[in-house]
Amino acid sequence: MEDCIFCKVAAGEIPSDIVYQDEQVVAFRDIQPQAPTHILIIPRKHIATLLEATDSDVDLLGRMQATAISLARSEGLDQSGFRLVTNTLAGAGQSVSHVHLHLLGGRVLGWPPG
Ligand code: DGP
Repeated sequence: MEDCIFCKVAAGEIPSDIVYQDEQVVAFRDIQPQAPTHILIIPRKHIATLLEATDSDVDLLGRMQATAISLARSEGLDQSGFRLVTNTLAGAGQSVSHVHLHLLGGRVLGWPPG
């Protein structure tokens, strides 16, 4: 996707603090962290929102989740806890139209979210 900032991050065209990448997913630190650990996990494939994901993306979505859990462990969050969030559409706070999983942790996270 030409104008997608996260496609550009995945392609290395926008500098970012990448903490993990493979053929399918890229994980990098959020530019506006909301917690001591705030990592975004994205698919290399451009999917605008979860509503555009299809059955053929089930493995990819699972890979994103598995990556987030692995990173939660390496960030030392497996005792204190962490949260995985995918905002979907502007009304839920989605500001970048490329599916991403937020991995948040390192502080007490309130519930319900704002
Ligand atoms: P959301 O609001 O759920 O769509 O989350 C988008 C997040 O992406 C937001 O927390 C800020 C972050 N972000 C936006 N642009 C960039 C960027 O160029 N680099 C990085 N690392 N993060 C970005």
